[in-house]
Formats: sequence, C-alpha cells, structure tokens
Amino acid sequence: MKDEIFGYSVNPELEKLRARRRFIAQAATGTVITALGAAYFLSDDLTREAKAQARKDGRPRLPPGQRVLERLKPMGGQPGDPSPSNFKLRVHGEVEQPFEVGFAELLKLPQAKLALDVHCVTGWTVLGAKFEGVLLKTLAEKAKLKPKARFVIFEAAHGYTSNISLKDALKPEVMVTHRLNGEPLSRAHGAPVRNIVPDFYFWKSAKWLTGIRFVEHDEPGYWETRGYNNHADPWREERYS
Ligand SMILES: Nc1nc2c(c(=O)[nH]1)N[C@H]1C(S)=C(S)[C@@H](COP(=O)(O)O)O[C@H]1N2
Ligand SMILES: [Mo]
Repeated sequence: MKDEIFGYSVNPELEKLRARRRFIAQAATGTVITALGAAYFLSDDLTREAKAQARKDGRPRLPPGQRVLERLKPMGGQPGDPSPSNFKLRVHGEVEQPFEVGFAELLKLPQAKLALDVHCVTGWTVLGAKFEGVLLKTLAEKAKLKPKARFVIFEAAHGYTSNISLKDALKPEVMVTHRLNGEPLSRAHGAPVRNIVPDFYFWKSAKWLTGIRFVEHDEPGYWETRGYNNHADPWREERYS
C-alpha cells in the first residue's frame, strides 16, 4: 500500500521492521511503557532507522531527543463530547464568511488522507500515522480570510487552546481529522474531531476540537501559558519557554 506523505517518502524497510517487530517482540530492544493498562513500545530499531532517514526538506526524519513509539499513546486532557451528532466546528475570527459545520457537513468537504509523523514533547514520536480529514487550508479558503489574519487559534472542549502562525497553519499537512489508521478517532485521541499540526510538538494538535479562530495578534494557548514554548519546533527542541 502506498501512502501519500508530505516531506518524505515511505521507507519499505521501516514497514518491514514494523511487521517483524510484532513477531519477535521478545528479541526487540527498546522500552515497554504502560498507560491506562495498555502497553506501548519505544523501539530502538525504529529510532535508529528514522534517525538515518532524511525528509524532503533535508531535516532528519526524527527530531533530536525523540524515540519512536509504535503507536499513539493517549496523553490525557479533559475530554469533550465524543458524539458526532453533537459536534459543531466554528470557523471564525478575522474572516469574511464565518461558518459552522456539523460532522456530516465536515465529511462532505474535500477529504485528505495523509500519513504523518507526530512528536510529543515528552520524547516520543509516532511515524506515519494515517489521518483522514479536511485540510486547514480548505477551511480557511471557505471562510475567506481577511488580510489582517496572521495567527490561528485552535479551540477545544473545556477551554483548551493552541496557537500557530497562519503561515504554518496553511502548510499542506495541517488538517482537522476524524479518522486515525482506518478507524474513527477514539475518544482518548480527541473524538470526534481534532486538528493535527505534525511539524510542531503534539500539544499544538488540539483534541475535541470545537473551533478554529483566525486572529490578528498571537494568543499563547493552554500549554504555551504554562511553560511550554510558543513556537514549539521539534527540530530546534523548542520544548520550554
Ligand atoms: N483538548 C485537548 N487537546 C490536547 C491536550 C489536552 O489536554 N486537551 N493535550 C495535548 C498534548 S500535551 C498532547 S501530547 C497531545 C496528545 O494527543 P494524544 O492523547 O492523542 O496522544 O494532545 C494535545 N491536545
Ligand atoms: Mo503533551
């Protein structure tokens, strides 16, 4: 199966390693970590392999100080309502045409399927997670941005927010997603919809998304006002402020 991936191409060796890992788990080197009764495997092989790969932009596929975790680990947060029928996404702020979409309407917008790497500030990276959803660019075009829009605020349940520049938000791999690895997004990972900003630390990817607000002036979000870095580039290890 061929994945559409931004910034790098799929390495079949990596896929083979992944498959082999399932069969010879006892021979693997790495670290098993557990969260909420489930086991997650930090793989030395996948870490070494990803370090040796280069992205199309020339940066190493694995940012410094990261190790490869085989699948996304739920990192907590205060969950929102997971029901698609109650879902509303508000796209607003410095736009000519603010709008709201329900879950069914979101599915009717052009859908993108992307395999993306995500990097958690706690040191784990997941490679090539398959997300389906709508590009942020598509939503921005539909809302018709005013020229003074310069930043994007992702708004989520219980007041969680994260912020990125408009320039970073319009990159072709930034999306809102409702499916992960062929399944509807689970509640722990933000059901029914979250955003994904793969090239910044994972706290920029708000789970239980409720709104996308375009603003003129930056508004540091939940973690950005609690000691984490405002920009959050994993390749520069912008972890803390
Ligand atoms: N709404 C909301 N989104 C959130 C968070 C949160 O607490 N609430 N935590 C962030 C952090 S710190 C991380 S690392 C990722 C974790 O996503 P995951 O649980 O799907 O792995 O979600 C981010 N999005
Ligand atoms: Mo995090």
